[in-house]
Amino acid sequence: MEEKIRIKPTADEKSETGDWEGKKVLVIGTGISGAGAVKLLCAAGACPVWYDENGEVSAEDIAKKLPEGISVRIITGALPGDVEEETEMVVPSPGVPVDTEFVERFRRRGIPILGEIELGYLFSKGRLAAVTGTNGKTTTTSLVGQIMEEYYGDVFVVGNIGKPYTESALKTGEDSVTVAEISSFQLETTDRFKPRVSAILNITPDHLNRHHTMENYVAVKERIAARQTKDDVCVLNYEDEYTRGFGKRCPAKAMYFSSKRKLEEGLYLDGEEIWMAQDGYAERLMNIHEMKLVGMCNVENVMAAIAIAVHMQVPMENILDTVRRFRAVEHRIEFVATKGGVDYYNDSKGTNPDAAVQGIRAMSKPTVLIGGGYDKGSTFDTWIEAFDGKVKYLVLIGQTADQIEACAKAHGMDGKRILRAEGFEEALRMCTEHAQAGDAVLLSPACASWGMFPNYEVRGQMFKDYVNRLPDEGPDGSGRTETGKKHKEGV
Ligand code: UMA
Repeated sequence: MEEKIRIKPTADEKSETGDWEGKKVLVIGTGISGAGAVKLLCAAGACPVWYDENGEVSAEDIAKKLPEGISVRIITGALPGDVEEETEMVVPSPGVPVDTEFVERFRRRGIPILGEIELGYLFSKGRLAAVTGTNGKTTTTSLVGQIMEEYYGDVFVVGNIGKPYTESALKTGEDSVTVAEISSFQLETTDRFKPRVSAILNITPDHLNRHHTMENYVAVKERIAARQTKDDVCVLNYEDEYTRGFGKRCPAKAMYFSSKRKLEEGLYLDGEEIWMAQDGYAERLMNIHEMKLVGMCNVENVMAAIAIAVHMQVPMENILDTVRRFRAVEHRIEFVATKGGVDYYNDSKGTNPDAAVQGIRAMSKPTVLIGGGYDKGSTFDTWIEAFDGKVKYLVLIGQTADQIEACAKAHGMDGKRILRAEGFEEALRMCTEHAQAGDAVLLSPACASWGMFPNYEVRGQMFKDYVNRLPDEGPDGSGRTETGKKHKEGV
């Protein structure tokens, strides 16, 4: 029988923020996190003021995001001085940078600044597994979520995956399991957040406009384990120099996975077989071809998910059964359709160059690629090097188009193969015009969608809607269908 360990802070530790009744909390951001936070705070008896710095959004539209019976003060644009003065706590949404003068003013006054994730955590019960990393978070979180759902009854999958933690926190009980995808934005404002099992899948440059330096970005990712102890587990990638190094100083027990070498302790890939070594024994778990997911990054995601699930006490047989059946997540190298002999893939989740490298690597045909978008301060050399002669045309959109064009030319790409589109619809039209039967069209922009779309899901959905509206037959009448054809999924 395993010794019982305390898996969450005690009620006292969680209530250190004091009595919520009547507390004047400024919730910044009127997206889904803000809505979740406001609802939870109202349920806890607090008095949230819901605020958005964007003065162009109407208070009426914002109010519609709350269920009937919940009414709070909504302010947009400049925050009146008296409201700022009265504020006793600030809950910024993940998209709100916390190093601005506006947020600093609260900090200087000693006002607690608690992210939406921290708030959800403080009100939740049961066990928590939390996944971060630059890439693979959503696939790993979804897989762990499915493993948990199929083994435990009462499971909540939350966080950056698109479901605010605060929406489900009050529904959790002592037997609940929460699986959270946590972004670096969210980790900036966690404090007592303490998962039973955490994971950092990999760390490559991303969001550097928000975190400014790689050091800051790495440090913020490591916060996922900050409150863990040696009774907890942190799953880490042995082949990533940052996460391997973190294993040595991590406050939790480190459990590594590796796609490149045999480990004495942890999960690893040997040829096509996934193994787990523990306490001096190594056990063969599965062949990677038993999985529906393909691509080395997914082998890594699967190994991380198995490691997490093992430490959440799911029997190996159940874990592997789910892994074998698990399909790719939406917007991650998702096959959409074949139209006029052209295969269309939606990789809208390729929101940084490193993720987009996986997208283009997964293509085996000449590819018309849509790239570009919001400027996060990324560099695009590695992504363009991964084109490997496969990119027939590069269709560029958004803020980063100039930078990507210059970078592609510097890497020897013929300027005639680089097309500039005014907007997304024009980009889509250009793709259908330039792709021929036997080609692939890939949306894998290497950039966030912001500025042109609210999020990558909307961008991916627009792509899919457009593709699905295309006639099945190509201009040459070649219209092949996809029945029985096997496609790469969610690399
Ligand atoms: N706003 C301000 N001031 C600012 C910035 C934003 O008032 O300085 C306002 C905006 O006007 C807007 C609102 O804040 O009205 C938007 O808040 P938000 O950007 O935090 O968006 P949410 O809808 O609450 O979604 C957030 C995450 N968004 C971001 O991190 C940008 C979602 O992650 C997440 O799914 C959701 O919370 C639930 O947890 C999306 C994302 O793109 C998918 N994440 C990044 C990524 O994966 O790379 C980190």
